[in-house]
Amino acid sequence: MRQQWRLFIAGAYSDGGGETFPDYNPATGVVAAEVALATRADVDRAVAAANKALPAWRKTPVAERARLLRRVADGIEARFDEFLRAEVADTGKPYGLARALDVPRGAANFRIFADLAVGLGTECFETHTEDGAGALNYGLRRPLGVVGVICPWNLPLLLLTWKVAPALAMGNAVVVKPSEETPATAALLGEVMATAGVPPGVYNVVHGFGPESVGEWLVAHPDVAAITFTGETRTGQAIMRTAATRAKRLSFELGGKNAAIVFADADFERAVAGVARSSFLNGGQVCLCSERVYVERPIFERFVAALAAEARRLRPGAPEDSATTLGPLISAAHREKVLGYYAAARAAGAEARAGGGVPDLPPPYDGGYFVEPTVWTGLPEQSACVTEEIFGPVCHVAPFDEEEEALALANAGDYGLCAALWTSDLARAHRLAQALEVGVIWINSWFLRDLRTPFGGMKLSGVGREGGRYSLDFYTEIKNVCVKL
Ligand code: NAD
Ligand code: 6OD
Repeated sequence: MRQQWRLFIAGAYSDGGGETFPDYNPATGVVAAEVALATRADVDRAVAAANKALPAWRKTPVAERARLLRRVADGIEARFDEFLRAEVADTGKPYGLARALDVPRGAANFRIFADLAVGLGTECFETHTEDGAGALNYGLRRPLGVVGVICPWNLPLLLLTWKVAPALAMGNAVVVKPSEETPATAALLGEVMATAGVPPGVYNVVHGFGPESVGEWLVAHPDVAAITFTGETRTGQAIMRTAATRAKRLSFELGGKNAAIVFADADFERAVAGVARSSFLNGGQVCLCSERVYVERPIFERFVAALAAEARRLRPGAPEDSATTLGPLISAAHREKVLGYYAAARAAGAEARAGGGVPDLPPPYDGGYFVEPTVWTGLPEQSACVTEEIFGPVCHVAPFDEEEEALALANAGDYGLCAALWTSDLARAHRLAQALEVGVIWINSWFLRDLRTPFGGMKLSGVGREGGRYSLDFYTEIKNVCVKL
């Protein structure tokens, strides 16, 4: 029998209205599971369950909430292989990647926010008053209430737990809508929550689509206090419009068109390996991926040749094969979109230094949504492939001559998520870090994460910051109490 992914509401699985939709394995194009489609009544039921759970959960001492969240982390690790299989079936990514990144981060997100919530305080200000007696101002934190969590498909468990863990740590209850492409690990997590002892209604999952469906109903729901969303910028704008009618609190991690800048003084091998990773990891389906690479002219040709060789070395294929280093794109529709950009690049006169097409794979992977990892050169900076987020294993490489030119190229465009600098001149790296219009900068590294640090984008790449106490601040209302002495 085919795998079923069900709704999780008030601590129990259910089939909702009875309708289902298919969940494809992107590595083969074959339906891997059936997913229960939530109705509007199911969304209402999930929000009501969360609301009902709130009074007791918010009163639970933070140390006890933290203890339960650590048990959730333990629960993910205890069922590591199940989470691994579910994540790989949904995304088609190589087991090696999900084993190293997605599942461990799912557990780590619960541990870090459990620790941080326990240690969190508020500020106190001593205020001067005319009579000399003074006043004390101190802060009180309170949870927001029911938080709607809307997630994308690229790192499903990692990005969901990145939001759910701090929300629960601060005493909120959540209703999660995972991507319709990747419902599995969100659903599995329900059972882990229940086993860990998280009370029914604190964590709820509703499956379905975005516009005029489950996502939009959740955003519009009058009893949902805040929305935390990761996904495309255009979706964020639609959510903002719906949320505006009730002026809901919003946290947005959106799209990017990130630059890597490689100077001639960089450690060449490290920079090539680093840019190959930042352009192709997870099939380029990481919001932080470098789709624009600017290389100082003296090393340009050598760098392009080396990066293209790295791209050609990547092996698409069976997720369980340890030789596989490149997974598929998430869906047939997404592959059409990425291949559309490949065609546009060719039409605009680009040269494919590696890839540019679809790999030839044996059955059943010939039905999967693979594309070749691709390195383009020769595109004008104004072309769509250089300005729009493609979200595939692809980058465009262009030369530069001066530091100021590289900075202007990196800062051009509407996005501002992250940048990676490759140089041995640290004074220059610090100077550029000050001037780059992005929220996250890596120097001689990429996607090296410390979960306490602020994470998020400028311009069209996001609203607000997550990570560490920035997440904890988002998931709390702070009241100021002024006491006249
Ligand atoms: P998406 O915006 O298409 O979908 C994300 C989620 O929003 C899905 O669950 C979807 O069903 C839901 N949704 C869609 N329309 C909605 C609506 N009108 N109302 C409510 N919910 C709605 O994004 P995706 O294709 O799943 O993910 C890829 C995108 O996510 C890329 O643009 C990528 O850059 C971005 N992303 C950003 C970050 C970050 O941290 N900045 C991280 C991961 C992904
Ligand atoms: O590492 C993280 O915490 C994070 N939010 C990563 C986002 C990756 C985007 O695809």
